[in-house]
Amino acid sequence: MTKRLYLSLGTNLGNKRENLTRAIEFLSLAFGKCVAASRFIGTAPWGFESDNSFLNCAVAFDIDLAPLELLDITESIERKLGRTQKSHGGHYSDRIIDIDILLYGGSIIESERLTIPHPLMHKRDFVLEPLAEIAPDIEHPVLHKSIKQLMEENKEQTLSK
Ligand code: PH2
Ligand code: MG
Ligand code: MG
Repeated sequence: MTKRLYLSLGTNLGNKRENLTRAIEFLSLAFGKCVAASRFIGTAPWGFESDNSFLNCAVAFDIDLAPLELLDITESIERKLGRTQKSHGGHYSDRIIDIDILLYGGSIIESERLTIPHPLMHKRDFVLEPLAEIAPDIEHPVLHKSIKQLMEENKEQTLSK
């Protein structure tokens, strides 16, 4: 059954515009036509310190693959674009490209390699802002709130900290 896949793309090294563009090209070769793409949005590093600011975007594809097949494909595209190391236990580092699976239809998946919805998506402005451009009204299958609502709540939380 076809489901809509939402991905978050991020880069803070090299030619960031080109990195995102090439990632979308590779994703389209694997998954078919990109059905929605946000603007590329400049963001400050979240959760770690770096001199290199990010460029982030969100994209959507309609596909019919098993979740772990998706992950194999997104990880192989990361490697093709020159990603060498993955973050471990929240220790983030600068990267050429990061492709994160946010939502896959209404799927809820918790396995060793993959959690869907992405466990931190509702806390990250750099994910919610671009995602709200292409899918403001879809409902988070665990939190049962719209992306727009999650974005507003997360902004308020950040302000009150
Ligand atoms: N990705 C992270 C950690 N921090 N910050 C921004 N602004 N953009 C990202 O894509 C990003 C981040 C972990 O993958
Ligand atoms: Mg990430
Ligand atoms: Mg990642």
